[in-house]
Amino acid sequence: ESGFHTNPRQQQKNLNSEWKRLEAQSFFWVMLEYLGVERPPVSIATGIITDSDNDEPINGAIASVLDSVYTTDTFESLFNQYSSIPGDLKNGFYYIENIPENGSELIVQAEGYYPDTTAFVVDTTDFTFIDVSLISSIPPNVASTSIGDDDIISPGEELVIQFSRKMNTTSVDSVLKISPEVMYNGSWNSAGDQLTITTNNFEFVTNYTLTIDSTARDNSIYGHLFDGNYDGVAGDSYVVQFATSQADIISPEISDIYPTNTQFSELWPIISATFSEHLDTSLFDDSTVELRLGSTLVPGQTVYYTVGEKSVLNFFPSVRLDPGKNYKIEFSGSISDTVGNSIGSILWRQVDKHLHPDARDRESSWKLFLWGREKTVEPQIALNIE
Ligand SMILES: [Ca+2]
Ligand SMILES: [Ca+2]
Repeated sequence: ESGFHTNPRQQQKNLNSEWKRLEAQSFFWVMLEYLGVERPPVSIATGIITDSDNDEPINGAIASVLDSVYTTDTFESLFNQYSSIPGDLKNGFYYIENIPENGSELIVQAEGYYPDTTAFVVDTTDFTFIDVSLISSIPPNVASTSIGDDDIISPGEELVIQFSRKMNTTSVDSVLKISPEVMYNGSWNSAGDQLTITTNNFEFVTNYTLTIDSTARDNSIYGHLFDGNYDGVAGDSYVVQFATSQADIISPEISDIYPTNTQFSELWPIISATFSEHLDTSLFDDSTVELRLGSTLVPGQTVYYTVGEKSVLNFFPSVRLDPGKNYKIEFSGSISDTVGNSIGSILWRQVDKHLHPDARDRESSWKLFLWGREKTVEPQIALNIE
């Protein structure tokens, strides 16, 4: 076997029975080589069919060489055995054996894509690998925005527009309008399918309309016009209305401090506080969260996560705590929301020297304790404190 089950993309290929044949075929050839037997002539074309916009494998794509046809796995044909979510799993894998002698063109088609024809010469000594990238024929639209169900944006909060596919960014920038007029900065992600607009200059408690004109185009060679009304037909504008909130004059509220009581239950504890909103990460330093033994700082790592509208600060001591000593945890008073409302005063917890008798004695991993549940989440910020 050549792949790892822990690699999700690999695992989704392993579900395909011809993928197993491909691996078995390779193994068979290795044995022939070992025995000094000449490899019989090969006539197999194989590869992966993907979406050119996002490199995602395509389910139900049809690959054919003359009368030999292979349809890539779909939720209905295979993946329903492994997932209850259609579209959750995909491998885009095709495998055409016994290619007719006069076969020299691979034709690939899929619903919602332009067909593709690739000329090839079959390799009679090995697999003929041909990966195919199909171009979507579906005109672009707005897939989602960061404007919530309440249709409210807080000035200072980023306004994020996620497009359904890679855009011709200039064509969007030149026709995107916000009314009433306001100065903003727009920045694109590297893929060119997500635009982030700054809202620092937006007025409070004001109704805004954002329009993307129908002439905005995707970045494919076809340059489809915008489908702002989602009917599948290109050539109409996208319009969204939202209001801005009142000025934020409220400091972050803190909940779910751990440890909750005055005893650590572990010798490698995770110290954690949950805040009601996102924090200004530019203010983080080695005094944001402190664990002290007397006047001595305990070294460790401060880690910041955002979860929905909330945020979490964790501190992981990098040394084992001493069960016979008193510790003090301090969260800095300069911890602030993103518009400068700080919590004001140091928040602290005194931890008594008697550790819980069942204290766990192993190093903590990066786990997020939130609302009583443990999750593994990649942190946004990690600061080492020596
Ligand atoms: Ca339309
Ligand atoms: Ca606030």
